[in-house]
Order: sequence, then structure tokens, then C-alpha cells
Amino acid sequence: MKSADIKKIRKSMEKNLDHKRFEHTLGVAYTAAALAMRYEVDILKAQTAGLLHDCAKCLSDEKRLSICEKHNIQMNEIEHNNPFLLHAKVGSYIAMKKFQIHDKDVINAILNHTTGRPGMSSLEKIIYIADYIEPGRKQAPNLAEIRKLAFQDLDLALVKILSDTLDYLKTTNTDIDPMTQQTYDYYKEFIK
Ligand code: DGI
Ligand code: FE
Ligand code: FE
Repeated sequence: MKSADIKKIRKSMEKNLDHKRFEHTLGVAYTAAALAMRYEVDILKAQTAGLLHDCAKCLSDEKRLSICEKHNIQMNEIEHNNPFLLHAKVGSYIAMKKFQIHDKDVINAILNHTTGRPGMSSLEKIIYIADYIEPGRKQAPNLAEIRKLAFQDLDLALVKILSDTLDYLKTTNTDIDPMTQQTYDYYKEFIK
């Protein structure tokens, strides 16, 4: 991972994402870099994963589904019915194939950035959290508190975000991916 590669990836994101998504992407990359400094995680990896985490977000649902079918990327029923959820899986595939990212931790951070998973690495947690707290985010409840918490304890911040996300999802009519619930249950127990 080199800073020249970071520059290239940023240019490509600027071209391929819509303006709002690109601004969000920069926010996640910078926030992830700051958290990486705090928690002694590789800063270039955090920037790379931050820049690429939503690289499949601006594709159509049809395109995401067809990429999954063509390359035998498995999906569960919830993902099939909510193809926006697939932007994480498809994004990790594009990161590997198009951007030649071979670092497993970076790929996992992209892969798990929407639902999380039990047993995440520090980098995976950082991307999950940075996605939620980056400066461009304005909607979520408790943001000020969670932003502060993120720089104090990653696991406590993670549980708060998962809890607020599940609460929010329950007020909507969308399906909850079992992985989101499992991640919450795991870390709720873990922080005890
Ligand atoms: O891609 P972003 O918008 O930057 O962020 P993201 O990939 O974390 O997606 C955020 C949305 O995903 C947020 O509205 C909550 C939603 N989400 C998280 N877990 C689930 C979920 N949506 C559904 N339907 N099911 C889930 O389990
Ligand atoms: Fe995303
Ligand atoms: Fe995002």
C-alpha cells in the first residue's frame, strides 16, 4: 500500500461516484485515518479501505446483481431482495479485481462495512465506525456522543452504532440482515 496508489484510487472514485458519495468517501477516508492514528492501525490501509468502501454504491441494483451472478458471489435472500446491501460484497470484489487490493484486512473492511460481523479486526471496526461518524453525516441520533466515544473505545462505539441502527431499521419496513443482529448480539456480550 503506497500513497501514490491512494491518489489513484481517489481520482477513480471522483470519476465514478456521484458528488455527494465522493464527499462522503473522503470523509470516511480521513476519519478512518484519524482513528487509525489513535488505535495504532496502518494509516494507508485505513485510507485505502475508506476510499474504496462504497465503490459499488453508484451502480444500479441490476448491475450489482449481475456482477454477483456472473462471478458466483453468494447472496442471501435479504441481499437478493435489498440489492443495495450488496454494495459491500460487490465493492470488495471490485477492490480486488479492478484495484488489485490483495490485503485481506482491507478487503474484509470493505466487505463487512454495512452489517459488521462478529470478530472484526481493528481496521474493520474503524471503517464501520468512520462510515457512521464522518463529518458529512448529519441524520443519526446521538452523533456527538458517538463521535467522542469512537476515539475513546472502539467496541463501545460499535455497540452504540449497531443498537441505533437496529432501532432505526425496526421503524422502517426493510428486512434486517441477520448479520447486523448477530454483530450486535456478539459485541453487546463482548463489552460486558
Ligand atoms: O453506504 P452508506 O450509506 O455510506 O452506509 P452503509 O453501507 O453502512 O449503509 C447504511 C445503511 O444500511 C443504513 O441506512 C442502515 C442500513 N443497514 C444496515 N444494516 C442493515 C441495513 N439495511 C437493511 N435493510 N438491513 C440491514 O441489516
Ligand atoms: Fe456503504
Ligand atoms: Fe459509506
